[in-house]
Amino acid sequence: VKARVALVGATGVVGRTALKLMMEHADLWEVSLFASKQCTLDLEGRLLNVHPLDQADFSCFDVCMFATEENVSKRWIESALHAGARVVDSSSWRRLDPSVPLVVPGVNQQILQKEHSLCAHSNCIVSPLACVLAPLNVLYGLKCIHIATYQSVSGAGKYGVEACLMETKKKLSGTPLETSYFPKNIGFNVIPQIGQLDHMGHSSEEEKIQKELHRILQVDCPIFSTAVRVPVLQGHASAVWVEFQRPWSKEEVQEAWCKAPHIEVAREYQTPLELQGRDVVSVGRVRQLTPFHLAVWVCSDNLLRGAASDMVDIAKIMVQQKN
Ligand code: 2RA
Repeated sequence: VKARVALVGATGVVGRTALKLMMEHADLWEVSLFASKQCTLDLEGRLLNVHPLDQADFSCFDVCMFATEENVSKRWIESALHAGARVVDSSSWRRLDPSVPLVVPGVNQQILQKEHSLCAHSNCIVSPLACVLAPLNVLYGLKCIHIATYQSVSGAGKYGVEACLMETKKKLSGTPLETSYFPKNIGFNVIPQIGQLDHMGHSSEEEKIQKELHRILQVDCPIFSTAVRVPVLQGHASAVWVEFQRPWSKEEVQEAWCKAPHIEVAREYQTPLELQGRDVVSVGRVRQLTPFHLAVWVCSDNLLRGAASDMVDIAKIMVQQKN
């Protein structure tokens, strides 16, 4: 029998992407859609009914997928768990809670046991980095990592995309810009702040990069990052510098990446536009800086890895565990 699955946040950018992926596996599940308000969702010409979340009866579902922000997850997930559903949460709400597995499919999905009612997946900049760094850690031991990110506006959801398009149009037509959805104007700009800045000056995104990577990779080496929002609609990239405990070889690394899930080794490099809609993590511009230091360019579609793909992969595991 098909699993009964609820997709909450179905009208958001991640929710819609997850729904498309789920439709490719229609034999696995019956999907019901929820959002803050009742509406109709036009998914490539198919009109789908979206129910209001406050009328959801979670006891009807085996698995509930929350493609939602932290405040919505926090408000509703407890009810879904009490009703007996298993939950995949896309938000950062309980990613660092030791009782909740933080799963990156292809890296550590074995930690998700049948007994876990709630499972978190990582941030959309973290998941691809974990895919790239995990094989390197096995080979040489990670000693120190520096990361500069280039994150698209869809990472901030549909309002982020709308703000970028609107500001770009206004700038082109010479219309004055008002304050932005982002901390500064994003059209034709870059912003070195994603999330709130703490008393030390670190952004919440930078803190997530460090803490989630430590947890997923089970390492405690220094991880330094600067997370930057760029006026790209879809696709996140990172420039990464890694220091190893042991000397490394390019051939060995390429071979390990070729065998690793999701990774595609580019001949030179790929960019966000080329990766849009492709469920891979691209590594390129691999450089041997010293026998102990590697530099690499990492790029992926942020609506897939670290978002819809991770959610759907985890939901599939939950459905398999049920059967
Ligand atoms: C962002 N990684 O890009 C974060 C959350 N999706 O804003």
